[in-house]
Amino acid sequence: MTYPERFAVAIPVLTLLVLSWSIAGCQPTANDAALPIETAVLTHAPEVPPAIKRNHPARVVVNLETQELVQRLADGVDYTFWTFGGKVPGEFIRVRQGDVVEFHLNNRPDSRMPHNIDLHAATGPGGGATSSLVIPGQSATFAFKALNPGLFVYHCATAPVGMHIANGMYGMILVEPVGGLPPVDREYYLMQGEVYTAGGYGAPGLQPFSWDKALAESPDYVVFNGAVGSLVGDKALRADVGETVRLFVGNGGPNLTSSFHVIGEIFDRVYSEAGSVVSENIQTTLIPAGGAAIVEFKTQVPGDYIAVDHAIFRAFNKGALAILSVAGSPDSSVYSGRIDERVYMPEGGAAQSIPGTAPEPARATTLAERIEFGERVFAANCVACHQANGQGIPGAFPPLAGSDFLNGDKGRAIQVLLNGLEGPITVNGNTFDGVMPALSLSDEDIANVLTFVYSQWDNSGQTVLPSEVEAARK
Ligand code: HEC
Ligand SMILES: [Cu+2]
Repeated sequence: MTYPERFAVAIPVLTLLVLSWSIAGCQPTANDAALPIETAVLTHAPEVPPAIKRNHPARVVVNLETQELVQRLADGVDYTFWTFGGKVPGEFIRVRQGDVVEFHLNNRPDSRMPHNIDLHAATGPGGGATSSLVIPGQSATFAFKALNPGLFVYHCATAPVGMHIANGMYGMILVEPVGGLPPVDREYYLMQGEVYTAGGYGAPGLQPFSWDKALAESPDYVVFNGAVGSLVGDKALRADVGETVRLFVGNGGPNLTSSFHVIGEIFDRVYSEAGSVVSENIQTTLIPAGGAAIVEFKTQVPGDYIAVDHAIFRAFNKGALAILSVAGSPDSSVYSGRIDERVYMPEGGAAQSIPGTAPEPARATTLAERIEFGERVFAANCVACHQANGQGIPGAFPPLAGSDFLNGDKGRAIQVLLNGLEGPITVNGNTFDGVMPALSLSDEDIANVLTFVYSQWDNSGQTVLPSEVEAARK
């Protein structure tokens, strides 16, 4: 074909393409293969992916990895977080209304737990949760069309849901309206969440999750971006005087509603509940658990502005405090006098480790103590799979309550705790073929948790001593 001939073919083909596009009214379906494909840029908080410049929909490929890892919760305090993308909150996703999101959820092989994802931006059963359950080392793909614009929370919805969220499995996806959000100078990503630890605020060391405190909705920590002090000092958010700042603020919960406020600023605009209604001149905005808000304000005078949950004990005593540091020249017509940071830096604003209070690992001396300590080990390590009353989940996790497998052979139970267990087993006549991970517990913890489990739910009441676990380990 000569050049003009090729042209003659290309033009009608193009016209057809454009025609079919406009006939479809730019309304691609979740399995529309004709859309241009792009890979989503994901960012860790407080960064936000760049604004979308496209004026047409695309098929946006999102690759998100679930990862469980120990991270700093406060100075001297660590916690085993379950994450979307290796940090809390999960990576920020940015798409455009009308995009088809092709979602790949990948659970790392070194995970212990199955996970899934419920995106509040997705319309469909479970917001994707029913299509995305992945065991360690598995990947699942599903697609949804971003029908409604807004800022949406996503979270893990694997049982027990509250525990997966409390452990850090939440993040946000922004669906920009057609035409985009008005341009601003700075955009940041902030997300509040509670952490329920066995020890109180500041108790040092690796802290296990407290099922009881989560049930009572009484957290030891309320934090922005996964840790006390995650956005202070040299990690403070920055802006210059005269700039417009947009904060994408989410609340992972799992339980508390946030009264979001920036000390020394008035929100010029708030997209309340991150929807399409814009309110102006707001001091404090409510952000429900599993909800979000977009707040915007222009900075006028330099200084440190402190973002808090204005349920104020949470800010100054539990960690819900972040700093926006604004640089530039003072303007005495707006504010006379210098802002003294110390006025706003209360005790407990950044967690202090309490020196010399590290508890000795508990050693049970009586049967009652062994059962009491074992209950804590159970709440921190076993509840997620075997459930609060040891009833298990049919087809997935065998029961410990009244289990013939457990009660029939103490030595075998000790081996399960030491080495994990996989391959088909029969418990009370039902077959299970899952994987129980080796949990690297101490001899004391294994003795305690098994003694606790044997003491509960019509089990045999046997005792397990650390010396028996030690012998079995050899
Ligand atoms: C990540 C999920 C998970 C966690 C956490 C977990 N288990 Fe398991 N457990 C399983 C699975 C799955 C099986 C069945 C394995 C198989 O099919 O071979 C199992 C089997 C068992 C069994 C033998 C079967 C039965 O029902 O009697 C015992 C006993 C047991 N687990 C105790 C515990 C204790 C105690 C803890 C906490 C210290 C714990 N497990 C933590 C998943 C888990
Ligand atoms: Cu999860």
